[in-house]
Amino acid sequence: MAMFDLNETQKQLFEMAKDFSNKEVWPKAKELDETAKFPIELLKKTHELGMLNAFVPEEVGGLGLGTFDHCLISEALAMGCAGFCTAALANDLAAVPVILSENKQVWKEFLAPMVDDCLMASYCVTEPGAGSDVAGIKTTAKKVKDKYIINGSKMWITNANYANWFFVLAKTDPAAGHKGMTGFVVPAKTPGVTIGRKEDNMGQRCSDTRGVTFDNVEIPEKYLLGKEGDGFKLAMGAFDRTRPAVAAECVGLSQRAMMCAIDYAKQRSAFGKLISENQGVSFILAEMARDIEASRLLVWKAACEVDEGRKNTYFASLAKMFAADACMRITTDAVQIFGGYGYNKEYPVEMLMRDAKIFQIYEGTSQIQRMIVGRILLGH
Ligand code: CS8
Ligand code: FAD
Repeated sequence: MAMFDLNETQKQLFEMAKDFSNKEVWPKAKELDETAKFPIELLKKTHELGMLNAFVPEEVGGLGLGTFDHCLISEALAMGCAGFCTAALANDLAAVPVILSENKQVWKEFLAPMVDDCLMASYCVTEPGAGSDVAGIKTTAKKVKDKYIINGSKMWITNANYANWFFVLAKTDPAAGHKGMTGFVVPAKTPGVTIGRKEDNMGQRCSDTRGVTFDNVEIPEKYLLGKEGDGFKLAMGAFDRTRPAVAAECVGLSQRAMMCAIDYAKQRSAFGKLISENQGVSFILAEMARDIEASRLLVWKAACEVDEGRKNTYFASLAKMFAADACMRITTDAVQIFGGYGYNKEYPVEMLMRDAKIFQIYEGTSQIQRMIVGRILLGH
């Protein structure tokens, strides 16, 4: 794969995704923000186009798409609506630990059906008392004969109300720190699973975020991923693949904000000329373009590294950190270019700014990405 360009297949994939996003998603973004309604119809169309659940391995009938191709889809979908894109990406996040675990029985039972049907899934790691500090979670899984009994509460779980199954991280040996953590697949309909109310979030409002409680939830041993103690590494290994995709989502949203800002600057006049004719305004646009291009290159680098089998934790965190912070700056500057109109719901840029904020928080906050990179640089 050429480093600075896409091959023909990738170009086609990117163009198809952008076309869908521009024609079918962007026109609905405002309504999805206002109603906060889960974008199930759009997800179904994405699935029909082969762009949802495309991670499912070829071995069980899926497309087995790599991280790079996923990032292309993410960038394009986020140009339409970031909340919708997050709903789509949350499926990948749930599936990656399952794929990494190589539990083929679970692949057949839970991943294969996602190829033919628009089924959703969730990644349940964060808890009310522990987000950044994953090792601090309290949920437990206790082995009783050939079953595990799961107890605990998860918080901020994307897609929770629509998921057919959950990836759940729990402690099988609470005294053993990271090494006592284990990953499971839990079917959503299992007795003892309770889904909380939809959280009323600042942005990406159509994305579904809820608490999930596990009260003596009994699951068969065969739903354990890998072996006891593998959970922390499976949960972290997923981020190596999904942080580049979230960074790509930031690029797509930033691109949309820049397009809105350029259009507006070319039609709004002040002091007898278009505002775009002021160097001060063109500098803001130039810095947006700089940060979008640089973010995209980091995304591509992080994705290529993992697709080529190299450990990419460093680049995944750099991409997520840079692209999320850039997206927040770019969307804030887009509001600035719109002046008072930017602060109003009549125009889309205030929504883009609200949608951007979560990128600095979920999938590891911007501080946590700096911590990961800092530790690697310093050899800790
Ligand atoms: O706790 C880690 C961390 O990453 N925290 C951030 C949590 C986070 O990102 N949460 C996101 C939840 S999901 C979400 O938000 C979804 S948003 C909606 C969907 C969006 C669409 C996609 C940490 C802070 C980096 C690490 O914490 P520590 O407790 O200090 O652990 P370490 O000492 O660094 O590591 C312990 C062992 O784990 C191994 N490790 C660490 N990272 C990795 C990766 N791959 C494999 N293994 C890893 N990346 C590490 O090597 C240690 O192993 P040992 O063998 O014990 O030495
Ligand atoms: P905390 O960990 O309490 O952090 C609070 C603040 O302290 C942050 O600014 C943080 O950067 C800072 N901080 C913490 N530790 C350090 C440190 N060592 N150094 C410097 N600063 C530090 N989780 C899932 O498991 N699955 C999901 O699908 C999911 N989807 C989400 C969707 C939304 C809309 C939201 C809001 C969250 C979602 N999350 C999900 C949870 C998300 O990953 C966490 O909110 C995030 O990791 C931060 O954890 P926290 O909220 O507990 O903040």
